[in-house]
Amino acid sequence: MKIKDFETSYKPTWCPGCGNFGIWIALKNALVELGLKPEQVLMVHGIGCSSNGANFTRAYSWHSLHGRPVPTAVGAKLANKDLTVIALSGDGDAYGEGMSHFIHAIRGNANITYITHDNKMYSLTTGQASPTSNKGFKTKSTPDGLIEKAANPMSLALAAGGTFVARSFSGNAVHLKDTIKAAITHKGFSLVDAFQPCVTFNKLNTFKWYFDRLYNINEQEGYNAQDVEQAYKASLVWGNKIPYGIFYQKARDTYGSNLPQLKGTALIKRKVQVRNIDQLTKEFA
Ligand SMILES: Cc1ncc(C[n+]2csc(CCOP(=O)(O)OP(=O)(O)O)c2C)c(N)n1
Ligand code: SF4
Repeated sequence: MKIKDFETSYKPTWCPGCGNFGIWIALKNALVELGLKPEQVLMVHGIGCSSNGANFTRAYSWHSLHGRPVPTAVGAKLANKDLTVIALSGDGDAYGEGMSHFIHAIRGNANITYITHDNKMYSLTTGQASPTSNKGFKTKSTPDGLIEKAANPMSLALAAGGTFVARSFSGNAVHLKDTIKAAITHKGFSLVDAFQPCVTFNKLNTFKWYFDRLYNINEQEGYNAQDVEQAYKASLVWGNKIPYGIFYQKARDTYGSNLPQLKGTALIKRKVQVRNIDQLTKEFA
């Protein structure tokens, strides 16, 4: 497969310079390097600028509801375990409208990859504060500065029992590609929170802002990505220096893997037994 095989005939409508381009490139490269074909991949998008990628990316594609790509992706994976299932969201989609799905899918270790395009804004709706916006951030919806503390996707994922918790950056397409590859290969819920500058509405969290702060946690001496306590401590680091990389990875049974009904052939590949509806109606009358 080539990069072009994962593109449709539609061109991206993102603003020039948008951080979504870096994630799109990294994702397509990851799929090519993993030797996957478009028909082996399902991408479930939410609603937002990032999720408009549903129109440009060639694979099985589902443009779901705002905040709902995770349950849709989990259902699809249960129905067809042979598919590589990737859910894609903005930070509003993932950690606002979809926050409860995020926590419960991680808790259950559903076998999907979740790539969040974290621009710290509601951008499709032209620039309101989102759950990951920094405290004090002035936006259209917070003209005097945001009064709440930002949600911390890394800590939340770890506390929920996450088995693959990673952060990357659209300004480093190689790191992001490698992180996405590791996430797709991981068995269980893999989170890649990808910092994605919104060049139009977010004038605080710019490419430069990230370049000045990010350091690779996996290159730190003594860092052990199998140690949840170290990962949790790292997840709390935020300020002049911000860690990125694979914070934590550990094996655990995936959602439904112990159910006898799901063992063997994927559900959709089984012969459907059509029961007599009249008989069923009588049984339950
Ligand atoms: C339930 C629901 N609430 C609100 C909206 C309006 N809405 C559409 S996109 C969006 C913001 C998306 O922001 P985010 O998920 O961060 O993605 P981005 O556009 O920044 O990529 C909102 C609030 C909606 N479509 N559905
Ligand atoms: S508004 Fe922001 S997030 Fe949306 S396409 Fe433009 S730069 Fe990207």
